[in-house]
Amino acid sequence: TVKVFINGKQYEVPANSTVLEACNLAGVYVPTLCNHPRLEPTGACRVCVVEVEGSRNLQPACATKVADGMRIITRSERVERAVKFNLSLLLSRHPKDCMTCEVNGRCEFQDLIYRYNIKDIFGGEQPLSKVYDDSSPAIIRDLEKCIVCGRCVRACSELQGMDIYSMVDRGFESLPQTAFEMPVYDTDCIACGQCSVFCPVGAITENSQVRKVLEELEKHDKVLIVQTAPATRVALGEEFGLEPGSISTGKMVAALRRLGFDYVFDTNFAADLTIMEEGSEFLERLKNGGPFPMFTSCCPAWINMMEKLYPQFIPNVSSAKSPHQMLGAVVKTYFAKKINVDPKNIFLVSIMPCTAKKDDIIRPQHMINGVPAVDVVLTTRELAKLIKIKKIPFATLPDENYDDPLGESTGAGAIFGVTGGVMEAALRTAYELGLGKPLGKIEFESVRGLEGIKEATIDFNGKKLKVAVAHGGLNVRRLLDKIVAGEVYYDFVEIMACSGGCIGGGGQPKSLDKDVLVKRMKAIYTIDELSVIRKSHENPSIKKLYQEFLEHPLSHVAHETLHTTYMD
Ligand code: HC0
Ligand code: SF4
Repeated sequence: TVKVFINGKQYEVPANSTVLEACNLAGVYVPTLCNHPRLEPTGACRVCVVEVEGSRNLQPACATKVADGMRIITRSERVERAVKFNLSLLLSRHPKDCMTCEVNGRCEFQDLIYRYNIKDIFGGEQPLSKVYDDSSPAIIRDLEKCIVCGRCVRACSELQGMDIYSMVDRGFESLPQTAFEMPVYDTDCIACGQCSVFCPVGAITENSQVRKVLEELEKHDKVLIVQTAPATRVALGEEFGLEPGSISTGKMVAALRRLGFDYVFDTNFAADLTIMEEGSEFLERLKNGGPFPMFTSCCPAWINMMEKLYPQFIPNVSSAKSPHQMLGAVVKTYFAKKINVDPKNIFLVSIMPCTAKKDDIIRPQHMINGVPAVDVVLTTRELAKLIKIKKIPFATLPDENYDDPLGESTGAGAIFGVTGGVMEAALRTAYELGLGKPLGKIEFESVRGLEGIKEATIDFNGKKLKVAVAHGGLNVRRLLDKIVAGEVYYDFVEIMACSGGCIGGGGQPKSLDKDVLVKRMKAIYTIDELSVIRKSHENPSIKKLYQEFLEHPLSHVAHETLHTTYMD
């Protein structure tokens, strides 16, 4: 550690910290905009400037390292003037249409403008750039609102390894642009939405369907059904002031009922169903000799990446649809029949931590007898918005339960929401179904945690299975490139495009908590530990669904309903 003085008070901080980190540790407020604790600092916005004794110029706190004995001033007239000036400059080119902005009330820039009471001293010059890109079903880019912080550029390259944007300097203005300024949907973009979750303003947002869902809820001329993904329940509360990692399953279900949905089902149920199919598919491949590695198929951003950049792996990816598609398919066939309603008159919404699912639902392979399996995907953020618009008092709602028959799930379904979870859930079931004997310890610790690439060797009755788990596009690409080069061999690989898996999805609440993924991950494992049933094949509602409709895993009807194809 080193000693530093912040506003005259002495603190001990780790030697390699930045001035910003030191101030955060000391509890001293420093405004930030381009900085994000999960991205490399650049010092671009100069909103975090401080005085450092011995330097003539103000220094950006995010990009300046502490030194022993350093004297830092965060509160002075000079600092205040500079911060206000920098914010005023940004405001002068920013549109003033906060009322219709997707992130109104959740905008880091708006908060700073309020806090520093910035008036538009430059007289409301016209915003410079007019790039509006709604080519993607997943994200919308409205670059008029861009404050040039570069967080989207860094998220897409540092975390996702996709490099879709670079900062293009056009004299007066810089902008995060795609190559040749192409619409983002025409690039290799995988629709993961990480750029939208890291954008501090409304320049990149999810392609919002809130109005569409409001309209359906108000018309209510169809049977309205909703399903909720594993990772939503450990993050939604953040939008209502709860600590990251708060488990709000029951409140989320209650809120959805109050919004007017007729049935609230659980994607976790369908995660158990996925395991039955995917686990059985893996056992088949073990019998038939491949192809290996088998890749998990549930992450639609990974599927986009695979089809665009690694099409040689098309035969390797499991043919099992993702859980939310499986649930959609079961709702529009089995359940529609059960309640005697034409599937055309069912409107199914998936609440997902993900923007790529918005892209996934329009794949032609996911049509069920001429209707889409899932009608609309709302992100966790959009659900929060809907709850706020409808003035539902989320924090004080009672806990309610999911509806039958597609609401019962196991701990194995729950852990789908975190990196390593699909692998672990699949191993729990494949082991017991394949070997016909119970697992001693059901936790597979070696595939847990937030390390980018995890490997394990699993003893499968004498056969050593090699498995790997990768999350975050950059790690995914590193792993895939090694597999392509023949440097490594695996039997089974789980891929999630976002860091942390779905808990870190591009549709999750924005967070400046650097430990947000750890907190959400712990909550997911808590849900598993508290579950009475922790293996997918022991879910009674799953057994019943096979008895009444699907016959057995990989049956003809299961193939028709629950499996899909890929194309390059
Ligand atoms: Fe996931 Fe899923 S676990 S992708 O991370 O497999 O989005 O949460 O809903 O479908 O179940 C996301 C989360 C899901 C699906 C499930 C899978
Ligand atoms: Fe990059 Fe993902 Fe944004 Fe596409 S959606 S530009 S891949 S971060």
